[in-house]
Amino acid sequence: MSRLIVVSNRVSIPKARGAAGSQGGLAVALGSALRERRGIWFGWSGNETGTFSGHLDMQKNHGVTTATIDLEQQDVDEYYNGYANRTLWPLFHYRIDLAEYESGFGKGYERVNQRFADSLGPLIEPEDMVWVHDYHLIPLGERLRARGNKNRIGFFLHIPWPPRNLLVALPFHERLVTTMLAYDLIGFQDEESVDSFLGYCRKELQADIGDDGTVTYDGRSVKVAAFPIGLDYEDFLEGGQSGEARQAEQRMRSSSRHRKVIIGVDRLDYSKGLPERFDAIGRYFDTYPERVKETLYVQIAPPSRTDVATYQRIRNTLEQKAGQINGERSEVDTVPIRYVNRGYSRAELFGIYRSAHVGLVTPLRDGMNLVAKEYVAAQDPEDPGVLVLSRFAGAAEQLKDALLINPYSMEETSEAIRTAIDMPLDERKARWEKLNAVIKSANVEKWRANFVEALGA
Ligand code: GDG
Repeated sequence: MSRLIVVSNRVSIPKARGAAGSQGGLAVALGSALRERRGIWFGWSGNETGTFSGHLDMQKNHGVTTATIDLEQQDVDEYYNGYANRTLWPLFHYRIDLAEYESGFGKGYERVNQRFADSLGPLIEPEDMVWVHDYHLIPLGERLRARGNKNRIGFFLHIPWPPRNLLVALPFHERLVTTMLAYDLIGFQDEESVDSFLGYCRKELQADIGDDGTVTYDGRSVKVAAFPIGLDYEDFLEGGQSGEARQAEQRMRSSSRHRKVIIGVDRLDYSKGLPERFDAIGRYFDTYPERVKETLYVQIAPPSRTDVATYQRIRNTLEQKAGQINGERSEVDTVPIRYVNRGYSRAELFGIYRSAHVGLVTPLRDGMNLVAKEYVAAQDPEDPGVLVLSRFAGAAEQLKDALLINPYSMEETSEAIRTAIDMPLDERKARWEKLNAVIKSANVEKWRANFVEALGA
């Protein structure tokens, strides 16, 4: 079996499997693939240094070898906080209004991809397969090819690929896409992204598109397909059996005192539709004032990318909205919204999800959205809650038995909340069973195996 080399912006140092709970599903799935294939996980250490040294820090933890490099401060500013998080992230989430185009960002992005290629190149052996992850590293495959690399190299994008008429707002869009065609396999989360990508290649590059999604351009062929990412289902359920999970569930139940709990869990990010969600909750309370005292909306939103100004702004907006809704509707003994800016362990999240009658997942755009899948997986099969899901999350292509909504419509979201809270047990069970079957079978192991198999083919 050929070795697998995984490359991503950050590397998650593998922990023992029993110690899961502190580790995300992606790290668990990639870790198990790397153990099976004696692979290497390569990326940025997260450290900033004065000048770039190119020093490789190799470590072996629980059977997985990791190799990391430090970056210099200018790299982090231009590549990570700049091009990745202020140019590509907003643009790929359809927010051209927030995307910033600075030539320094683009240069930093190319420089860091070159540095990744130069540090990684010597580690790759002729039979290895290389799997590159996400928008930080789109040009990496082409940079490796320029060094003479002939291995099978695949790329997976965790976020959406935007439609052609949005992508063309990016200076040098053609260069970005043509470098991407240096991979052997390109994977997206959903069919919509595949269609957008193929549409771009057809119309802007006049590339040939085969019936099976193979793009032929400039003498090379690249296979393009959807590989919807899944949950580390068994591991997540196992964590849900722990005392920590049960205590979290108990705490939620006793503190909500028979109120219907609506749960949201999101990184604090403008793509997650949080201000719109708060407005929809306000609308629900305005439309059904008699329900205010019977309802509790809990929003967990750990801050992320705090170095970027748009992320600081959204935090202020949400504090103001939560304060206003609570100020207008609280009683001395009840508060309708609990807005929490901290993270919880995965086991605690399981318990919190399980205590909630409604899972409210309303991104304006999302590659997949694993919270939607976690909410379903954590439910009690005998008394499951209802998932309200944005039609603009990649997960909506798979989770058709959720209540699908347009998150831009406060009215639609508010009515879906009402439908979810009033839904009879039979219907809740019927919907949950179908959703859970999809989530259980299309898990993260399957995702990983499908991608690696397609890359090897
Ligand atoms: C990107 C794409 C795609 C959240 N709060 C806590 C916590 N979380 C965990 C959730 C979930 C994960 O973070 C978030 O995953 P999402 O999929 O919802 O979103 P992104 O972070 O934006 O991820 C996305 C994903 O990549 C994978 O391809 O689905 O579309 O944007 O697992 O549970 N985890 C812990 N404490 C928290 O407080 N431990």
